[in-house]
Amino acid sequence: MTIFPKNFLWGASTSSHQVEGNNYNNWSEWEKENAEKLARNSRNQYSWVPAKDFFRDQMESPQNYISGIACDHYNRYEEDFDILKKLGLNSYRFSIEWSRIEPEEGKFDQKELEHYKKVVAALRSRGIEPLPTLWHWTMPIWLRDKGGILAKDFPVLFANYSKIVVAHLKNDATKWITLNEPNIIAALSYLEGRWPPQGKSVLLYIRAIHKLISAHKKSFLEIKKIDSNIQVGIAHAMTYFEAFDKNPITIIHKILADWSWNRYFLNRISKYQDFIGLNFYSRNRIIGLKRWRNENKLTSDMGWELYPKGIYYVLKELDGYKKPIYITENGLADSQDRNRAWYIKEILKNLEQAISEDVDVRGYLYWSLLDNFEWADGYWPRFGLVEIDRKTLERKIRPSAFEFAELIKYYNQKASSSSQ
Ligand code: IFM
Repeated sequence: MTIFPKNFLWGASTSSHQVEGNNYNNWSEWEKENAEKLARNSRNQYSWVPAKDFFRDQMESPQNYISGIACDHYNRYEEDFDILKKLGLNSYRFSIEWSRIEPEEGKFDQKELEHYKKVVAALRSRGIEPLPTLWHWTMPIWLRDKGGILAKDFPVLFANYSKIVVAHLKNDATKWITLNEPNIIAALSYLEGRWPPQGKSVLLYIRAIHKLISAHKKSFLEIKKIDSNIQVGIAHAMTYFEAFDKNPITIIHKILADWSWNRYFLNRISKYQDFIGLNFYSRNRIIGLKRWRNENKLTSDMGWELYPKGIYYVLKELDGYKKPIYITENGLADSQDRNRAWYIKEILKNLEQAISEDVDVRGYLYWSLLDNFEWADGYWPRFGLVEIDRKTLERKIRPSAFEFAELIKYYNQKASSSSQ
């Protein structure tokens, strides 16, 4: 009988800019400059999204695109951690906001370092394991002005920031994620032109990827100097690319997509990681030179196909790295909470199957704990296990979150009865 391993991490994830509120960084500034434009372009931007009519008002409102107070998680984290505990979750992934810690180059704010120490202590006091991420995409304004990821000394600056943060929290957190989804931030910011600084060039994308590889390696080495027992990895976005015919062009396309998107970054840092964080959301179909996301089958509110089997295939691909794997993100935007419970259940079945075939999966963290600020899409996509009332910020646990809690109980009972 397959079971989730003992000490399996059951959790939920967030990131600083998406939930904390009142950040001052490259994104908060970009949002203010671009909210009107994003609202104006929304009809075009979301023309292919199945639920577009339902969300029309929000999509067309500039306010949707401004993070502002977000979920005020910066002040309400205790309340949010009580929810984690109530749901029986034993881990929480969150990110440290670089712009709070180093508001001026080389000047580190002790008060903010202390804030995150309190956050981690609040988790520990509830028996919840913290999984901090050092960089989930936002940066201080001074760094943006130096060129952001492409700044000459970005890797050194990131390693130095990592050193300060990890040294401060080293007794409280034993697993650290350096970068969140380097491939996504590089692609959307430097290739597709959707995110700040809206670059559109293959060369810039490749440069950004290599800067991020170097930043991760340097950060890894600094962390190991502090304590070689600390476990370090990245949270890596992977897609299941499926070849839909046997045409050689389709096959070559799939091989190149797997290599460039799913494996390139991991290959380059393979000697600099203790575990792999997997962020999985969807499948990408390939026919010839074309790629697309869905056939309008079952999708999330954002139009991403819900294809739980994909996580199994991606895990089998990751197995080759022979490292422990944590699912650091998986979830869906589902404002009516219609498909969330089903999706989580199916995903867990696929994790079970992978584990039964000896893939070393050690945790599953749903994205997201709260309805968060979804970057250039703003607030209309609702990923949360917990619904946030945008006017009052009141928290309401969604029915699917209780179903997730029941599944965790079920799997934990299964694990303890088989170990007796
Ligand atoms: O909200 C994002 C998160 O910041 C990174 N991974 C994907 C999520 C959903 O789009």
